[in-house]
Amino acid sequence: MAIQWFPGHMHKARLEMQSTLPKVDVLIEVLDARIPYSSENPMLEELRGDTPCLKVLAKSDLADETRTDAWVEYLSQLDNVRARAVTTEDIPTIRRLKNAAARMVPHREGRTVTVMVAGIPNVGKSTLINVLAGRKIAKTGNTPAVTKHQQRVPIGDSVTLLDTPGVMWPNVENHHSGYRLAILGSIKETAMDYSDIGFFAARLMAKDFPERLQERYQLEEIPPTELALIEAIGRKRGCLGKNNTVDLDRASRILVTELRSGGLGRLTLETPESMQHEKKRTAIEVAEKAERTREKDAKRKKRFRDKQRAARKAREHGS
Ligand SMILES: Nc1nc2c(ncn2[C@@H]2O[C@H](COP(=O)(O)OP(=O)(O)OP(=O)(O)O)[C@@H](O)[C@H]2O)c(=O)[nH]1
Ligand SMILES: [Mg+2]
Repeated sequence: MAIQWFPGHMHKARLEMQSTLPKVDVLIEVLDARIPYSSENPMLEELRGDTPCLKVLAKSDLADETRTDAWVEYLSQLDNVRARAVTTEDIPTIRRLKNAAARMVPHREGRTVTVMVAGIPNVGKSTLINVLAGRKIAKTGNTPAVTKHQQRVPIGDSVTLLDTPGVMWPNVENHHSGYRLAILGSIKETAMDYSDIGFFAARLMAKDFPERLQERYQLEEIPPTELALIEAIGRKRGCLGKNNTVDLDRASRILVTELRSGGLGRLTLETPESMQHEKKRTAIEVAEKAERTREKDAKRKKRFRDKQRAARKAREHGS
């Protein structure tokens, strides 16, 4: 699904981050542990430049443990990057992030370290800030775009945290990433279509985690198509409309909501290996699209020139 959700407040937040980043010592980029690749904002990577980055895989209680370990190892190998997995079910690990961030800038020892907490919407940035601050200072909520303004939160003498609004980037080029972001709740409902993401979720679950579906919805076997699967889920949950037909929108919502909240078990939808393939495929798709645009432009210019030539000839004939 092509996601284009970059409202005014995100544009403003981006500019604000850009102007604050030179004063930031460490960037904590919060990722969703279930989709560490798709929840990484390429715009942030560009903005941070040489600022050390601690990648925090949040909501790890909802993710597959083995895959989380693989992601932490993979991300830790990147230049100027460390990685940790956290969950609100393990507060001491979140608290240790403060020292982990400070250790990335040893030259700041004895002085206040400024840490910006950033990432896409709804990944748990403000929740993290509240745990680190030891009090509820930032507003949190289970919908994207709860935080709308940057907020400074001093925690003791040694660290100042900056909470920032969740930001997307103008165009999510990898359509599969778009779907995964929508399924896991980082895209505003008005910028997506539940039936559409429900079908993607059905396809993905049937392919990679069929036994979870069977167990959750008491299915003897996995139906052969996404439509039949959504219908089967709808029937099990009583989503029936006129003439006993399944309300596909309601059934899709059930699947997506339950997947998102952990009802289908701990799931990680991406691995470092599978994402290398996707990156390559997306790069090819982007190049092909650019080529098509170039060809279209060239044709449009040619038509324009032909028209001008024809008009000139007509004028010459007339005179
Ligand atoms: N299961 C689980 N849920 C979490 C965890 N951390 C945060 N959440 C939930 O995720 C939702 C979003 O949390 P926020 O802290 O508001 O997220 P945010 O990144 O600040 O969101 P925006 O300000 O909208 O960008 C809330 O419902 C939190 O309770 C976690 O470790 N595990
Ligand atoms: Mg927030």
